[in-house]
Amino acid sequence: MRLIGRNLSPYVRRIAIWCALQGRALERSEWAPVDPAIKGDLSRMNPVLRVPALELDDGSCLIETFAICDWLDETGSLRLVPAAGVERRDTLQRIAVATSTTEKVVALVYETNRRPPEFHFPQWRDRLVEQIQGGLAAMEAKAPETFYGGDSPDGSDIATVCAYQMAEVTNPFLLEPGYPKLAALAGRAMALAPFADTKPQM
Ligand SMILES: N[C@@H](CCC(=O)N[C@@H](CS)C(=O)NCC(=O)O)C(=O)O
Repeated sequence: MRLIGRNLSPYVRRIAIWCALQGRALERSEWAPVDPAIKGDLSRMNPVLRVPALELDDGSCLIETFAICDWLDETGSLRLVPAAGVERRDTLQRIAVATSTTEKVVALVYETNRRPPEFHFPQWRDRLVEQIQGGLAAMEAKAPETFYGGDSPDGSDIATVCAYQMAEVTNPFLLEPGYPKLAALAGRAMALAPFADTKPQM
């Protein structure tokens, strides 16, 4: 299996951690999706030119984080989202809050770090910051003492830590309100190789 994309992408990182926690061997192609040199290859894997893409051993290619994680859980030896019931619903809802927050962090990166200054749109930036801080506050309010998954992380721990650390690495001011329970969760996660080995770098 080959994972396309860099750990700077919180979506790619989620897949890398998911695979590591399941004990799967993974090849990596750390492509930046906007790199013109890989455009042809990436477009064959994802027509929308986004990462992550997961190339399977039979040559088929999966896209969209939720769909990739669903396949990993269906075919893996360890489920990171419960198969049914209220536990599944609650785990998916935690992933939904983390993913919504992540989308806004990524949008803020494009707005402030990528868009030329003359095209900056301050009202949009302010809305993104408000949305991100809403998401971080909601995650902080429900952050677990150990992991949501108990002694070891589940899919919602992965999504939560990836969202928090994406904000930390790209726009640290986002954490200024203080999210001590999320910081502690990230600290516990970073003691584990699947998280430490995929630390995002700018
Ligand atoms: N909904 C997608 C989002 C993936 C995504 O936005 N990836 C970003 C990198 S963090 C990307 O490829 N951006 C390039 C672009 O949109 O042009 C998923 O969950 O996999």
